[in-house]
Amino acid sequence: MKHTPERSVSKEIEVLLNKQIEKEFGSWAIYLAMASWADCKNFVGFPKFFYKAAQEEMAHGLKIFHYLNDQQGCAVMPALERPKAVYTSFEDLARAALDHEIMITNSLQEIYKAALVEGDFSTVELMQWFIVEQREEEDKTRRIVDMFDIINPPSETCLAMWEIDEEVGEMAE
Ligand code: OFO
Repeated sequence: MKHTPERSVSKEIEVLLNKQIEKEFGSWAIYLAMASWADCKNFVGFPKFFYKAAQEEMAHGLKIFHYLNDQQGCAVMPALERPKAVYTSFEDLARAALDHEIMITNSLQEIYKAALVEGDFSTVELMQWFIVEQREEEDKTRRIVDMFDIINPPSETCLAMWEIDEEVGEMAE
């Protein structure tokens, strides 16, 4: 759909951005649940990392929310799925977080492509911001998974696991 004098964003882009709002707020819920799972196990670094990640995801959702309304579209508050609350291990949690980040990167790139095809350069610019941000987040999450691949802690009670936790906490600073 073409942009009109009343609308700076097309209906198609509006739909994509609303889906992304749902994913960003969904990320907030997922990371909050991950933080809580790790917090309940009395670790320090993992909860710190994921509480911060949750806050950032909330800010991302709101950034698109305001953008869409400022562009004469209409942002819709989505119903959120209940996030997974239990993980089998910290490695399981880290791998789930990385898979999630990769899914988000792909989703942002799809919006970027659609906005480019339409010549909607405001949305292209917004997506550029998100893609840069996303690259950083994906890198950090991949680093956590790498630590498990390299160090391979045998259990939550071993010293190596506590060292990974400390390093993950530092990544949140
Ligand atoms: Fe919203 O930045 Fe990652 O997922």
